[in-house]
Formats: sequence, C-alpha cells, structure tokens
Amino acid sequence: MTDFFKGITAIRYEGPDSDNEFAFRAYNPTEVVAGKTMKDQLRFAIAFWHSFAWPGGDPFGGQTFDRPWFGDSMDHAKLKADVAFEMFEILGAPYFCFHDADVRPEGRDFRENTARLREMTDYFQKKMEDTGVRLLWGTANLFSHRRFMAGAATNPDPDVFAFSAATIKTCMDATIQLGGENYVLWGGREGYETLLNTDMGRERAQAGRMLQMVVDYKYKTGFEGTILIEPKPQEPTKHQYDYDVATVYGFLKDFGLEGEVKVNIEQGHAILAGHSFEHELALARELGIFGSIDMNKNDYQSGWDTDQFPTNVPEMTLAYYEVLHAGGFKTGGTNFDAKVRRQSLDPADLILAHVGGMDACAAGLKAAAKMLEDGKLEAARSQRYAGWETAAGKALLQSDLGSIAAKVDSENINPQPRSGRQERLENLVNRYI
Ligand code: XLS
Ligand code: NI
Ligand code: NI
Repeated sequence: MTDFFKGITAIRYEGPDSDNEFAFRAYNPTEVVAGKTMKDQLRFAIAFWHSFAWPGGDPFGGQTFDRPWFGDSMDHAKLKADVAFEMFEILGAPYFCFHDADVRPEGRDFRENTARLREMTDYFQKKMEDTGVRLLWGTANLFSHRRFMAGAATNPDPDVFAFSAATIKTCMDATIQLGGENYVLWGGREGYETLLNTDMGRERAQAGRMLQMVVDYKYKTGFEGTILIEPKPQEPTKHQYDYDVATVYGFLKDFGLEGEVKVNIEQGHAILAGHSFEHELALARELGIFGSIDMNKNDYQSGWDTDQFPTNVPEMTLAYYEVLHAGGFKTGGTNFDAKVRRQSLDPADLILAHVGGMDACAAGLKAAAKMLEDGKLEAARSQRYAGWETAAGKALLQSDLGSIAAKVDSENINPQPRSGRQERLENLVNRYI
C-alpha cells in the first residue's frame, strides 16, 4: 500500500439522501437496470494518462501537480501503477485503459521502449490478477514524442511509419497479454497543418494500409477484442483525417474495413466536430460501427478538448439512451478520458471527480432505461414515420421518378405539414430525469 490516498477507503453506494461526499448516490454496481447490473451496463474504465501521467500543464504554464511518481525511472513507473490500482479499487472501477507512454518511461530507442513496456506489462498483469481489475483497451501514444510531429502512419518519412507500426505491434502484444477487450487507434497527429506541404492522397493511403496491418495482426495473433478508431476533428493537428463518425465510416469503406473496425466515440470530440454526442452515437449505431465511449465533456465556450468529467445528467441520459438503443456495450465501455482541473491538486479531488462522473453516468443510464421501457418516446417517433409502414409508403421506395410523378398527378397528392412536436418531446424527456 502507498500512502497517497491517505486512508480514503472504498466508495460505497449510499443512495440519493446520503450526506457523505465519499459515497455513490446513483451508481449502485449490483442494481439491475435494463436487464443487467449497472456495473455490466456501464463498464467504467479509468484513463491512466489523465489521472496519473498528466502533470497539470496548460499552454501558459507547466506542472501544477506534485505526485511522488513523477520521474523517469522504472521505480517511478511502478509506484504510479501501485497508486493507480489503489484508485481503481477505491472506486470499484472494473476496467482501465492506457497508452504505452503513460506506463513506462521513454527509452532511448525502440528496443528500450519495448523492454520497458514488457516489464510494466508483467507488473500490470500481476496487479490485475490480484485485484480483478481488467483492461478495457490499450493503445499506442503516437503523438507526444517529437518524432511523431508530422504524423505516425501518415508521416512523409517512411522511418516514422516503420517506428509507428513497430510500436503498435508492441502495444497490441501488451493488450493481448493483459486480456484487453479492445485496441484503440486515435490519430492525434494523423492530419495536417497546411496543404502547402501535404500530399493528402498519399497520407490517406498510408493510414489505410496501417489499419489493414493492424487488422491482419489481430487475426494473426487471434486477438478477440475489437479494433476501434477514435474520431476527432482537430487538435493537435488542424485537419484530422478521422474527423467524426461519418468520416471514419467513409474511410473504412474506402479501405474495405467497415466490417473489421468500430468507433470509440468521445463526447468532447463530438462537440468539437459540431455534433452532439447522441448524434455521433446514433449514427455509429445506424452504420453498425458503434463500439465504445470516452466519457469526458468539453467546455462549451472554449472550443478546446478540455477533457472534463461528465456532470450533466440530461446529457448523459440522451447518450445512454443511444447506447441502450444500440443494444448496450459488447466489448466497449465507458472510459473516463477526463482530467481534474489543474488547480485540483488533492488526491481526494481525483477520487471525487470519478465518483461524480460515475454518478452522473449512472443517473443518466437509469433515466434512459426508464425512457426506453416506457416506450413513449419511441412511440412518438414511430408515429411520425407511420406513413412509411403503409403499403403505399413501402411501394414508393420500389418505384421510379416517372411512375411517382404519374401517381402524384392522378391522385392529386398534396402533402399537409404536421407538427414535429419538439418541445413536447423535450418535456417528456425531462419527466424521466
Ligand atoms: C485525445 C484522445 C485520446 C485518446 C487515446 O483527445 O481523446 O486521449 O482517447 O489516445
Ligand atoms: Ni479519448
Ligand atoms: Ni480527447
């Protein structure tokens, strides 16, 4: 045991009337909601990078956090892992997620990086066996080191492509060893700053080839998890190739990988792309590529990926409505890709940020389940499209422009607009929250 959390003990469910800051009010892991326990519906994961590797910097100032594991040695890395697992246990979080660079110090070269990652993977494996905490997904950090400044797969330098491919292999190996349920690719620097120096066609083709290699390696190794792409429109690069769910789907279709790869949708990235979270979730469901979610919101004014913990229950309700509507998570889950604000220095801040996030998600899930079970929202939606269920409606889609024109003329079809009832539906939604 480290003394980092200074005696904070396991967080328990105490219900909505509890006065205890260190308790869940909505998240009751064993309570059944929509046919599964909340633990199994929500499948919470803690993001290693934001809670344990991020120093609290912003563009105007560096480190604000003073963590005993900040340092470059393997001992620091192991202390960081020890504290992380203590936090997973305090929160009762069933999963975590990590990048290679979060868990091992940067080595001199690929060989040293790989050796350190292997050593840490073994260290994690032991901790996972001891605690029962599982890996939701692993990923490679192909964006922080300066070698990746012009991209990883999409780099103009083939050596960077090679280094990236090799690094992905080691991260997939670590994910497989740890029984990870997914492998994520977020293309932080897979995009460009200016077209003046960019061959977009070539870069897209390189990204497609890299993705194919990832899928091939999945089959070669027998990895049973899901390969996920995490869309984001910009930041760090100005134009990112995986802009949003629709763009990723087009990319997958282009390279024939739409049956192999799904999406990890982040609330903050949806907002950056000018969409709502629920739009991205619903579209992924319709396209058959819904996989997992990163649950962190952005500040609505700043226009940055501020990675804040979710606190807004009405937003969570609409999000989990879409998740339930998609049939719930299969290999995916709810990853808190969220960081405490840089002034939130205390160990307790880290714990309570997650407690609040877990409660907000749980409250949203419960409201969403009620909404789905009641069926009033779906009934209103079906009613709106009822015309398409009639024989005439169905026949229309099998017809052609000429026949339709003749029909509209002979029957004098003259559409009468009907209310979309938006406010009534908004009022209905608020009744469940
Ligand atoms: C950054 C992304 C990143 C991915 C994992 O904006 O959200 O944290 O989730 O590389
Ligand atoms: Ni993310
Ligand atoms: Ni993000």
